[in-house]
Order: sequence, then structure tokens, then C-alpha cells
Amino acid sequence: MTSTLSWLDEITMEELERNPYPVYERLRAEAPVAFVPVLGAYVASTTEACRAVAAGDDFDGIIPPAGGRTFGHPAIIGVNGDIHRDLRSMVEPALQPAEVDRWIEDLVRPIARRYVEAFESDGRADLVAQFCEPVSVRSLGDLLGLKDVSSDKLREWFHKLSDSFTNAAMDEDGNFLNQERFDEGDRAKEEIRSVVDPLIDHWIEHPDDSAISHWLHDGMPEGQTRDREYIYPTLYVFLLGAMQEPGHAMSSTLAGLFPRPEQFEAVVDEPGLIPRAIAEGMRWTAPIWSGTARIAKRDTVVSGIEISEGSVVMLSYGSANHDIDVFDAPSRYDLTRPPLPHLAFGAGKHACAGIYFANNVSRIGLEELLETIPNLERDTSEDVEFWGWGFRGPKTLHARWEI
Ligand code: 261
Repeated sequence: MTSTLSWLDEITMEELERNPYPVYERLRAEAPVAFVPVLGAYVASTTEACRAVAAGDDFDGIIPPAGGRTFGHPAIIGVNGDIHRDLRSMVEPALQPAEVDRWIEDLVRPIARRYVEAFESDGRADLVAQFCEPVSVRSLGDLLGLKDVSSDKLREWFHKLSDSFTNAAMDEDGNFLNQERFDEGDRAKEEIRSVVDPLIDHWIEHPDDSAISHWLHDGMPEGQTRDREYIYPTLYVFLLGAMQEPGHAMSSTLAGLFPRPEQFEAVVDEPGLIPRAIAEGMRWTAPIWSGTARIAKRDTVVSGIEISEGSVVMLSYGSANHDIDVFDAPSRYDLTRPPLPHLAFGAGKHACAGIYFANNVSRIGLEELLETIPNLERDTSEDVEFWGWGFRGPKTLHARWEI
């Protein structure tokens, strides 16, 4: 497969991960669906193309190649039909708004308070490592039943799985260019299994209220449980994306607000604006920037581009959210822009199942942070470096305040 636009041949993984926006601005203008050789796949870059591919009848879900290499089969993001229905029915009960509302306050607020209290008298912190990531992993970790796995270990796992999942670079023959970038992910999975296998052994005999225990038992005939090999790929999906992304949502929102002191202060003064601030943060820097894909079930046309049966199309939602046809001055974080729907949670049958949970973790986290440290400011002696193509957010976010 070759591309018709020769500049596409020059695109590298490194430039996409450092800053995908210039390449994607050109893609949106010249080729809203285009084959990108280094990815060995098509990318959809506009709002229209992403919606058509994500939610259209001509496409099925498929896990991107490096994701499949990382998670194995059957991961919830890569299956369709009956298996997909069963896996959605397995994860969805705990994530329903009416269910989440019962325990989200009691789960997340003490966690957020504990992490902010640990540094509030320091006058400075890296909010990514000391707040956003720990609050994100501890909240989901406790929900899943991983209470005895430290937050640092859960952070290490999602970073290693993320690095493996996004190791997308391919040669012309469709072989991965950086085999060794999978190694750390493989070691993380071994460690995950050594920790989670004994927990599963326990839950099989002694069901409890943890989500993983429910995954094993719910909807199964009396005396039977889902096979652990069937559950693990979807557990890896959670241990990556669901662990990482509420943290990205919080850190990108803060990074967007910091250079706009009047908007930052408006949010501190009126915490009811926090959900709006988070929605704009996720519009501005979609945490799952280009992490999911579809496969064409038949020859089809998207945004005027012919796609043949079997083609894999990456959904670059982070680019769709910067589509000038939808968002005015898209690269600007602006709390006051018209609150149009964005694509950070995807669309179609594989749209995010955790929207309500993730938004509430992020909301409660930022409420606690801003209430405790209302005079928070970015530490301008340190840079803010956003990184990532598959998943994107600030690598660090140094802040200071008067104590
Ligand atoms: C919970 C969502 O997790 C993911 C979503 C898309 C790609 C990889 C993930 O782990």
C-alpha cells in the first residue's frame, strides 16, 4: 500500500509523539482519511471522517496493531458482535450514572484530599506525578479491587502498557520497527498476572463488591465464572486507558487554564464551572488522541475518499477536536467557547463506557485541589511538555503557591 501524497512518507513516530498538530492540520486540509506509511494504517483526522468511521455501518471495531500485540484477544476495544456485547455487559453495570452516584463521592474525595494534603504545605508540586496520576489510579484501583496495589505500581503499569500500546511504527512489510519497545509492557503484564491471579483465585471462591469480582461472576450460570484468560485483555484495557486518562483530563485542563488567569480564577471562584473546564480540557487535548481504530467491512467512501474492505483506520480524535469547521481557534483553550460536542470519548458502539465515572473522578479531583490551594499557579521556571500521539497529555506540570 502506498500513499498518493508523498509528504506522508516522511512522517515519523517521533514527530507525531512530540507534536502531531502540524501534520494533522495538513491532513485535515488535504486528506481527511489518508494512509500514513509509518503507521501502516489510514488515519481519520476531521470531525466528519472520525464520526463516519467510528459510528458508521461500514466499519467494525478493531484494536490497533501495537495494541493487539500488547493486550491480546479478546480486548473489549477490539471485538464485535456477541463477545463485545458480553464484555460491555460485564463492565457497564459498575459504570452506570445511577450506580456511580451511590459511591463516587465517598471513593474519590478522600483520595484527592489525601494526595493534596501530602504537598499543600510544600508550596510547590509536580501536579502530574503527585496529584493527577495518583488520584486517577487510586480511584479506579480501589473500584476494581486492587486496594493492596500501590498507586506508584499502578502508575508504573499504565505507563509501560501505554508505551507498548502506542509502539505503532511499522516498516513497509508491516513489521514493527521497535520490537524492544514492547519488552517493558510484556514485563508489566507478567507482574500484573502475578499480582492479580491470586486475587482472581480468591474472588472465584469469595465474591465481593469489587468490579473484577463482578466481572468474574455476573451473568454467569450458578457455580460458573468467566475464564480469566477471557477477562485479562479487557483488564489490561482498564489498567492502561482507564487508569491513565482521568489523570490526563485533569492535567490537560489545568495546563489549559494556567495561561488564562481570568478563566482559572473564574473556576476557583465558581467550582460549578469545573465540568465545563474539564470538557474543554478534553476537547483541547484529547487524552486518547489516536488510540482506537476501525476496520472497513466492505469497500466504502468516507469524506470523498475511497476505502477498500479490510482497511484499518485510526481514529485521531485529538485532531477531530481541532477541526476548524467545528471549533473556532481550536488550538486555544477557552472555557467560554460554545459547548459543542467533542469526540474525546469516541462515538458508535465502542464509545467510552466510563464517561460518567471518568468525568466525576476528574471533577472531584479538581474540586479538592482548587479548594485546598486556590492560589495555585504554574511554576514558570519549568517547561510544560505535552507528549504522545496515541495518548496525550503533559509529562509534568510544575505548580507553585504562597503558603
Ligand atoms: C478504558 C479505555 O482504555 C483504552 C482505550 C483505548 C485504547 C486503549 C485503552 O486502554
